[in-house]
Amino acid sequence: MCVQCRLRGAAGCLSCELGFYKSAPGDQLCARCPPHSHSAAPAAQACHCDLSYYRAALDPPSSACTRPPSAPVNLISSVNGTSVTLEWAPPLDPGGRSDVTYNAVCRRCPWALSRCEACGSGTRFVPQQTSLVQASLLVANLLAHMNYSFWIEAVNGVSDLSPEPRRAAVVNITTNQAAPSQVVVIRQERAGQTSVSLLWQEPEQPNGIILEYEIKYYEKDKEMQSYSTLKAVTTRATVSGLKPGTRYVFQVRARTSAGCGRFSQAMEVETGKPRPRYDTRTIVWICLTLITGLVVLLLLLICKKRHCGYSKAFQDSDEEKMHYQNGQAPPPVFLPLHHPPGKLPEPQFYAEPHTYEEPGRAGRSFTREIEASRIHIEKIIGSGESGEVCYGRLQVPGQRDVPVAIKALKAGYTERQRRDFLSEASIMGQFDHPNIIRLEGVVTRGRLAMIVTEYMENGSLDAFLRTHDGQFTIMQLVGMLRGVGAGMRYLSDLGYVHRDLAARNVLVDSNLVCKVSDFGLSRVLEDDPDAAYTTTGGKIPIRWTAPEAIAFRTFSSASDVWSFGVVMWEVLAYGERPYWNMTNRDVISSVEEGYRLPAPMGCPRALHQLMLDCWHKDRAQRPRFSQIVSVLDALIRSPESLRATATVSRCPPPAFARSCFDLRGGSGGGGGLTVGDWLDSIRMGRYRDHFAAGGYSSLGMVLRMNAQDVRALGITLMGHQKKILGSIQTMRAQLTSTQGPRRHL
Ligand code: ACK
Repeated sequence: MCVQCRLRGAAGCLSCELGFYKSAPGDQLCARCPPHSHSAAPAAQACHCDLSYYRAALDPPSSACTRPPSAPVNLISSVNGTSVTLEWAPPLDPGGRSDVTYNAVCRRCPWALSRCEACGSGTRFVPQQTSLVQASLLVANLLAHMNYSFWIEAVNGVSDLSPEPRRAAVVNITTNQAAPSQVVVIRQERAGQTSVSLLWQEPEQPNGIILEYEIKYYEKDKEMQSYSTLKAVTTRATVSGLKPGTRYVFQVRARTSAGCGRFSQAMEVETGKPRPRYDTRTIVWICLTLITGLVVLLLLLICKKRHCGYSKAFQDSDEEKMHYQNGQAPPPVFLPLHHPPGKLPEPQFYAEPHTYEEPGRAGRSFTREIEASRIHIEKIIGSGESGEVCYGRLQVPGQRDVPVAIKALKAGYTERQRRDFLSEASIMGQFDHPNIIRLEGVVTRGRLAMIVTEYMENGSLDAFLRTHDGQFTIMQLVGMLRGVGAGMRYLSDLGYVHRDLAARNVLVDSNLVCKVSDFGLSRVLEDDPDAAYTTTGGKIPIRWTAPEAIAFRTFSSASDVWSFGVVMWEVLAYGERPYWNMTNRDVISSVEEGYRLPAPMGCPRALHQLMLDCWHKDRAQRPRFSQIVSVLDALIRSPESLRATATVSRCPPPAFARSCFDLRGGSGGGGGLTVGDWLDSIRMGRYRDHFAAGGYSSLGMVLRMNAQDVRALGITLMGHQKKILGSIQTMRAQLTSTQGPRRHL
């Protein structure tokens, strides 16, 4: 039989024409060549792929020829310390195939080298580096303060057949500062009856200069009851004062100015058993030997005119070593953190004492230098541009440890940054008021730059209120504001202008006492994420700043009063963002035109009036802090004055009403606003498809979503999840405000 027959009959066999093929004998007709293929001659058994098109090994001859995909699109990165999350959208041209997967190529580009190099085996890719099916990836274990370049290639079943380079989307990032990685190798060097010597390796990723190591140890199974810590500046230490014949657990971690790394795996060591008891004959023999030895020694010493005591010869060898280590150069290898005062000489931890330059004359006399060894950092509680904030304990001789917050300047600072950073301490050190954060001291020796303050259990006021939305009585809220007002009255009496008073810069302790914080030269300029550059130069937290200070940089106690009014609004609105999602430009122009923030839900009229007074256009007409405190005191004394609530409106001025969702209209909620409009308004439009795929077709449905629902849509970036959930919450609040006032307990 003629396999290429188009027709069989009297004329015999007619071969398939050009553009047709027949792959196997049979009665079927010749088939047209599939897309992107052709037959080079009549009677073709298969069609060849056009130039730049291919057929994968398992593709049947009847399938279209395909080509490699184009590059993925919309690659976005989100850096978190030394990890980065990458997300992208599929290529616009999948090459005619549905088997597109992605590979990640990681290259790091050290500042010192003019070229990039492969990232190395330590880098972790989650879920994997190649053959990714989903369009996102987490890359972890990167080096801190390093430039990286990530290439995301799209490949399909024919990519390997093409000689063309693969198409990739590229993103360049710089990692941030991070705590050191875990100490992984820890060894026992020696174990005596009462001491254990340890040796370990520097963590693989120090991510900065290692300031010290912390050795935590405890009797096995007794960690909960008590544990002790030692500090070491090298990678070995001897732990003394242990019980003989006891099993101990040891863990080591490194600390840099970025904070502490994770503790190493636990290592168990048993101290030596007590010496066995000797029989009488042995004891007599030992005594005789000792007496003979002593007599000889005495004679020798008398001959040498006795210039040192010999009792040390009977001391525990470890104790002697410890004494030596703490008394001689080079600097001590380790230091017990909780040793009783007076037992050991006060250690000089860092060899080069360094005095920092003060920004004014006042400086040094208002700050107290704290030995780094007296601070025991336990965890990182926050971070800013200039470094991390840690929770720790400060050892005070003869007293119980004091919980403290430690602000550490990040590694790689310039001399100016260090001076500005420490200026906060020299300013704070001059204040002494129950509503101003108290300075415990500074650590400035060597390369260290830390500010140690009292610890405020409930953190910053804005975050605290957001997590306790609606949970306080009006009286409690007014009490908090009274504290902030009293702190500000004290500062203004001293002639100090804060310039960045905002709920985020007020800290709350366990008794709900609010204290003003964040002083110093660098804070407004660098650290405040809400500060924006203005045309008059410098960075200003627009939403909190009086118009004259924005326009002419005329900061004064009266401009602090304006900011206090905004803090009042933040407190009554439980941490809501002032002016919602209006842009800074819109805030400036609407305030200029006379718009003022409306009363938050359930806000007493008297409090909103006080806010409006603080926002008087003419700064001379604004109340002084002393008057503000008096008004708040009067309100606290007569609670009935707080009963009348102001008229509620949660909307920005009409010109910017786009950001105020009218949720009353329409059965689905949202009054005609689509899910897409809403996502666009919060700059999350990239997730339109996610919401559509999840079946969320109206804002009414979106309003019922919770965190789990948002994650289920495949939105992996934490920041984006938060943004979306925050906006949903705001919309719900707007809806509630149109239905009735917030209930204060
Ligand atoms: O809201 P938070 O927990 O409170 O997160 C921020 C973070 O550090 C960065 O500023 C917290 N923080 C700052 N100073 C202190 C302090 N003295 N006591 C407790 N937390 C503090 C703040």
